[in-house]
Order: sequence, then C-alpha cells, then structure tokens
Amino acid sequence: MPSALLNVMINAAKKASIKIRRDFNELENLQVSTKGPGDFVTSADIRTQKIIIDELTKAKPDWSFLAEEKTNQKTDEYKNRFIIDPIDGTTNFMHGNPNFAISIAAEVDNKLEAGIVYCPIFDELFFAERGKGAFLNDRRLRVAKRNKLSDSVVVTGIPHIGRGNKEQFIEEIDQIISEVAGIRRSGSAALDLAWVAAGRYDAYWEYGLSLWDIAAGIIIIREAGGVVTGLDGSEDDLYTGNVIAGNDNIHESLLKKIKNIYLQDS
Ligand code: 2AM
Ligand code: CA
Repeated sequence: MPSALLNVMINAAKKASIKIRRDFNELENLQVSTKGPGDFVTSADIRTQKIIIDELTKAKPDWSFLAEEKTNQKTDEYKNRFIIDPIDGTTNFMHGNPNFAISIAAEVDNKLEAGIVYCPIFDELFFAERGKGAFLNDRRLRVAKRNKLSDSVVVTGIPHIGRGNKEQFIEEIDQIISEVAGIRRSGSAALDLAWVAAGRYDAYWEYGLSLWDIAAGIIIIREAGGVVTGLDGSEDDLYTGNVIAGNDNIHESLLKKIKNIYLQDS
C-alpha cells in the first residue's frame, strides 16, 4: 500500500496526465504545421508543472520544491521538498513519441524518501519509497540479474545539437559497442532509470543531467536492488548529473570500462 505521501504524488501526476494526453493528441495536428510544435510544447510543460505543483501544495503547503520550469526554493534551508520534472523526454513528446514521463521525487529531512515516474501514454507507474521496495503498477520490481556485460542491453543519452561532448561519446561507444548485447537510446532519463529498475535494461549512463531528471529514478533503482552512482563511482557525484546505474555487477563492469577510457585520455 502506498503511503499518504506517495498517494499525494501519484494523484498529482495522474491529474496532470489527463491534460498531457489531450496535449499529446493535439500535437499530431501541429507536426504538419511549418512553425512546428515548439511553443505549444513549452506551454504544455509549464501547464503540466502548474497542475502538479498546485496539487502537491494543497497537500503539503509548507514544502519547498525544485522543478524544471520554476522553483520556490529561495534558500538552501528547507527540510522537505519535491523535485519535479513535468515532462521528461520533451523532445520525444514534441515529436509524438510516447516515451516520456512525469517524474516526482520527495526529500524528507534532505533525504530521498519517495519517487514516482509515470508514463501517461502507456499508463505505467513506477514508484518506490525508502525501505519499502519499488513497484510498477502493482508488481514488485527487481533489477535484472545478468552478470556479464556481453549479455546486457545498456541505454544511454546521445549528445545532440547544443548539448554534450560528441568526441567523448563516440570514444565510449567505440569501446562499449563490441562488448554488449545491445545499446539503446530512449530520450527520457527518468524512464531509463525506471526501466533499469524493472530489468528491461541492464545498465544506463548519461552526462549532464539535472536533479529533476533523475531524483525519482534514483530511489526507484535503489529500492529495486540496483546501484546508481556518479560517473566517478561515488554517490556524491550524482548531484553533478553524471549518472551510471545497473545491478551490482553490470554497474561495476560498465563503470570500469568508462573509467578506463578516461584514464587513456588523461
Ligand atoms: P528533458 O526531456 O526534460 O529535457 C535525454 O538525453 C535526457 O536528458 C532527458 O531526460 C532530458 O530531459 C535530459 N536533458 C535534455 N537536455 C538537457 C539539459 N540541457 N540539461 C539537463 N538535462 C537535459
Ligand atoms: Ca528532464
């Protein structure tokens, strides 16, 4: 049974999703206009976030929040906060690709306490609370048990115009491509982490993320028995937004490979 806190988060995401689904359908019409759906998506993002924050604030008026489009966090002095990404996978959303999600995490006394990643088009709700396990809808989640990189399907983020380090990425892929069963790119960090928790991917790594992309996914992976760290292997580095996740074994093997690439570079 989800706690009262988790229910507040789930209800906020589900309420916002009613509008998101309508906007997603509307986007089909905008794909064919020359102006494209850019402005529409920006306002859909902001609208979605407003619905989520209004709902959360009703239930937890004294909580702070950190959110992609706006924040009420004026100082670092807060005890409890929500970390919100209204639409993670915005590029997918904009292109009519259903692989996007609402991500909401809750920190209590500065510690991650709960997280949800909700994909409104597939109606898949990934959630977790500290010490209580991770779930997809009503099913308990465990990370995959594979222990060889050669059996693993790994997912990552690919640099693109205006973002990321292309040369470094190409070098990483060059080293990893012949060692794994497959490489994927989904376009939503929150869903990538949730899918690692569900055992659909064996590992995930990406650079330059923001806390709202990953906070909910981090607790979902941990509660599914997985490991998530920064790319230096430490948990502190997570807050820099360079992330690697997987089960114990695959996390370690992939991290080792990526670290080796750096060592060769330096
Ligand atoms: P978004 O869709 O909310 O922008 C895709 O590689 C992942 O990276 C998505 O989770 C995406 O979140 C995130 N992302 C894209 N651009 C980003 C940026 N400039 N900073 C941080 N995260 C970004
Ligand atoms: Ca995001």
